[in-house]
Amino acid sequence: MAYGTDDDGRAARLGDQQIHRASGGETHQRAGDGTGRLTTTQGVPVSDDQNTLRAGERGPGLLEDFHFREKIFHFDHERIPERVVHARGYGAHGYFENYEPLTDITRADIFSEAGLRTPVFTRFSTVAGNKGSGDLARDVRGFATKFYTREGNWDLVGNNIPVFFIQDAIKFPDMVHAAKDEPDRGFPQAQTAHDNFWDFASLTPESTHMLMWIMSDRAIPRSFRFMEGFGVHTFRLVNAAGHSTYVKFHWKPKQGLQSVVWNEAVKINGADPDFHRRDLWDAIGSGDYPEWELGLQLFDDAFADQFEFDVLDPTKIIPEELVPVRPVGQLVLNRVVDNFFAETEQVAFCTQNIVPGIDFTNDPLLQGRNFSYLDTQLKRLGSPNFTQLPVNAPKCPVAHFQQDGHMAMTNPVTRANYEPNSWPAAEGGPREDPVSGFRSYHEEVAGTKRRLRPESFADHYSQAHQFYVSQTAVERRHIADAFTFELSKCEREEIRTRMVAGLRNVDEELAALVAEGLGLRELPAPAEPARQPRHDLPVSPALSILTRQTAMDNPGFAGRKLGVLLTNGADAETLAALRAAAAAEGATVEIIAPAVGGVDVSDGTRVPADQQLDGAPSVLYDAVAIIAESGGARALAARPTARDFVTDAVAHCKFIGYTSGAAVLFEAAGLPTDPSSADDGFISLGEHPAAEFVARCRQLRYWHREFAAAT
Ligand code: HDE
Repeated sequence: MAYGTDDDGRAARLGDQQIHRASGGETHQRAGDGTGRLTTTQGVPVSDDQNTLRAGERGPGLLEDFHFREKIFHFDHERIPERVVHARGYGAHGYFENYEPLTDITRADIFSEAGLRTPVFTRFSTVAGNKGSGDLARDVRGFATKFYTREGNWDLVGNNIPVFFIQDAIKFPDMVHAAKDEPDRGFPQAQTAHDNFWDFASLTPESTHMLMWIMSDRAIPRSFRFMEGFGVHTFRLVNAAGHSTYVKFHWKPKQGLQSVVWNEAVKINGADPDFHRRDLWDAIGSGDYPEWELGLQLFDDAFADQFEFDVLDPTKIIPEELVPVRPVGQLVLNRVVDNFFAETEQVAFCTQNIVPGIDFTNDPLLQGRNFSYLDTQLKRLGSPNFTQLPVNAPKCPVAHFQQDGHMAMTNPVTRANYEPNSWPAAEGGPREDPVSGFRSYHEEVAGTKRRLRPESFADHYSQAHQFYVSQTAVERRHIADAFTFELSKCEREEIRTRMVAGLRNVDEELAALVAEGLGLRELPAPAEPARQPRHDLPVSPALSILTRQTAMDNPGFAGRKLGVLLTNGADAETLAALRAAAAAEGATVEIIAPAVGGVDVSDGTRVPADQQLDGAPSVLYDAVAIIAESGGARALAARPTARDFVTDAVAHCKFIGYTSGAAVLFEAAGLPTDPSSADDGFISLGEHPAAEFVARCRQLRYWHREFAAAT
């Protein structure tokens, strides 16, 4: 049977394809000729998009079918190379608002006026996994921001961890090769839990500090919204008089810091591999715009000279307690992309994109990055004109004599395409500006040409120890568990042993816990350190997520998600109270039911579900509540996913609100019928108002449960 409009324009028989065509019209209209008509890329109206042109109804296809050939040709070329690192990512638009003029420190335009708003595009990412990998990989997260300033684009291409694996850019390909999937087998992907990574890491003591961070909960953030960002390197701010101040850049999430636990991360990856991108999309879509404060750690040469580590060494931090982070403005992400490919995929960050008032230092990692990013963008985007793509193009005037090349869209229109030239202004084109043009900081440079790691970079363990002892007991346990998990995936025992030997220089407790977890019969001798580690660096509370959550910047339960599991006959009043309390807190409620059509609650109304139970395990929520009538709970108790819903929420230390009808489900999950009597993380909604339950959720997790289980 043939469908579509035949060549004589006779009315076609209605098939599925035609219905699809009718509903697709609107989408095409946006990009099309304004009439809603489907066209070729040449603008020729298309009569039939369902059938190729053939000689005879059952005959061969014809080469002259330009519409088919163009469509397939374009499809065949849809992909560009994914990023070699940071392939999986998600971006959004927003603005940066400056708090007050910083003209004494920098002449950078974006810091010049109070209240000045600069448009930005931010892309978050994981590092090791391919473009289609899960969001919850244990990994560093990229946090890259392009500021479209009035004096050009500034790219702050940072991570959610303030240090890096290596000290010199020449080691980057080795480090990335070791971390990514093994080349013979092409797996495991998006994880460092394999021999090659730990082989490299255990032979590279400079990576130890970074290993502490990636084995900590920092590497499994609850979402992009709840993580910090760091520029990592020491940069310079330069004022109009040419005076330089060193700076380290920080992003502080106004939503607070939050991570998930590893067992949860593994399950989220299965239940919703897009968990982080969906979270950002949903938050911005609902008007709950995520915000970060930009903070500066500012210091001078005198500080740099007396600081115990080299400020050019990217494996070191400067503790915030030593040099406080000064908040200077805020980033607000308030617009999702119109098109993922055009914006998130094609955005091209380059560390060498700096503007007057900001400058580099000689950090050897930063110097190497300045070469790498431009090179990468040419490979990925295929033309030196990638700067003309809307997401990459500056929003200030651009005038130069670069021309031509693939896809040139904004060639100069003046007669002169060189300079100096003697043509008058209109035909002569732009001129240099020796006064306000970018000038590199006048740094004295001298030295012998050598390949040499400076002696001042030799301490690889002291700050790793400082990081470890700055964590709470729960976090220290998570670090030991993460090392144990990852090293247990290594087939070669000598790699495990070598790593434990390195950890003995970090902390004996940690080394012993990992050795025990790995079942090592005896502790190896400590690795020979290049410099004897110090264990007297003061505890830095700012390094611990949990200390920050409770003491410094507890954000409450705002921006979090409460999953409410309902059964038929569930108490309508309890549900209404819970919704009201969550809304008052700024949290979202998602209704989960045995069927997506919803349930009939006690007042006879139908409550539609947002999620069907099998697709909404409790790992997707920050806290859960079960409002059940006992008959409904009995039916739930027979379903493995309902029992997992409860046991996972318990294992992941979530706060759990419940009505008495849930007793039979608890029993089936191996819990007491009235769990709140033994566990303060359970809150009976019959005995306590919903608002009290939501107030308890402000602590985010009931860690006591995990601690009690471990001891
Ligand atoms: Fe990158 N990095 N990097 N990196 N990096 C890339 O550029 C590189 C490093 C970071 O969302 C690549 O466009 C070298 C540190 C982010 O598009 C590539 C070295 C930090 C992103 C590259 C480093 C980063 C990248 C791959 C060692 C934190 C994603 C695709 C000298 C401060 C940006 C691309 C986005 C991406 C090279 C080390 C952050 C290959 C050579 C340290 C957030 O050019």
